Amino acid sequence: MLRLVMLCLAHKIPDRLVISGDSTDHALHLHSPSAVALVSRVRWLADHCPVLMLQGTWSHEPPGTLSVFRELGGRHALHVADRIGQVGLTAAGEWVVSPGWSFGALPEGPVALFSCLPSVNRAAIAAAVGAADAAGATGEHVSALLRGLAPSHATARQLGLPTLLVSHGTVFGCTTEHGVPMAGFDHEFTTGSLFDAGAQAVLLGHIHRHQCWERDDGDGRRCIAYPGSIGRFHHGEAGDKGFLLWQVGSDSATCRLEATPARRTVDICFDGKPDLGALRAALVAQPVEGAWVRLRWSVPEEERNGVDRAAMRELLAGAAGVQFEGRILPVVRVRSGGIGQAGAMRDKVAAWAGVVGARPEPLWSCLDDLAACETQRIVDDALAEQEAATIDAQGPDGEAASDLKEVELAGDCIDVSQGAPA
Ligand SMILES: [Mn+2]
Repeated sequence: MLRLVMLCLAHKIPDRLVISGDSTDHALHLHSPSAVALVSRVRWLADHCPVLMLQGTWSHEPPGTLSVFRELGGRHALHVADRIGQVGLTAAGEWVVSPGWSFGALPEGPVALFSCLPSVNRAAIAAAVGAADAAGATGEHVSALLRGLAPSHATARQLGLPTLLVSHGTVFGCTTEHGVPMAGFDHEFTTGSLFDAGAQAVLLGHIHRHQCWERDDGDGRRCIAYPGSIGRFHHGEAGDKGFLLWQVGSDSATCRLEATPARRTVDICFDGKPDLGALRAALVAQPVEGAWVRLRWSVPEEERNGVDRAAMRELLAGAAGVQFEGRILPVVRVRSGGIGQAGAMRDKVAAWAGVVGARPEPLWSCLDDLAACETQRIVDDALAEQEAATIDAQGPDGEAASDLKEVELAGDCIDVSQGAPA
């Protein structure tokens, strides 16, 4: 918010300012520095132009949060929209509020008409129609309400007034800041239901990624847009952060994202164990001073203790924040059914070979060697065999050697803890 204020200063101050919900993302104590900062900055805005502040998600702005802003008393009027209704802005900068959900007849002398639909309180919907029907009912009721606003928007447009719908929620098919499309059945809006309201501009809050939809169906260009969040709060958020500068007439609407400085995030990923040399090189190619770094890796379970977090932290000392996300790939062990009941080691090997689909014969011959030969001879033979295989990799020993290798690899899974060898 501070940066928004600074940028407003750098730009021309807008004629009016709309905050489309979620000024806070959780309940704030009145004595917290962030509450004081928010109040003073909104007051600063109200000293420069009329302000409309809409109720956002109820868990972010618990009921009553916005009431304090009604008492701010800036040079310009501030309207808190925490119920469904319309407001006309007069040439003198006063907000004229509809007694009910809409004006029956437009008031005298407004220069713009705003229709306000605060965030839908899902708990209230569930209490009214039952929890099972709440998801579908939300969209239906919102859609009916938006259609109901259309006649007043048409009248206002005929009078040459800009018409603006301000709301907070999810548009079916929009994408989140992480690129995830929102395609559930419990979203408040569709682009169709929003355009049906007949307002020239639809100013939305809630989704953190800036996006807009435009339509021109004979009543001039109309536009629905999310500004997205001002801050970058999570790793992986794509796109610029900022606020929207709108130009709205009675038959036109355009918006432009004004980017604001936001937290820089950097992702560094390793396929296996993080390589400190590669990390050093990556940091030379892309310095991370002041950035928020997320370092990800995935290692097999047996290498998990080989990751040197302290050394990586040292290399990333200049970053504003470091987040390690190590993924451990678990070793999957398969039990060989019936192996515990087999008496002789020969039978255990056969049972295991049956489960993993291997040939038991090479291992049987190894067992025979163990029973019949001196240990040193077995070692000498194995070394001589390996030497021969190295000399002639394509030789007649090739097949046997590859069989042995298969058995050795899979042999990791054999359970020899029950019963002694025969
Ligand atoms: Mn929200």
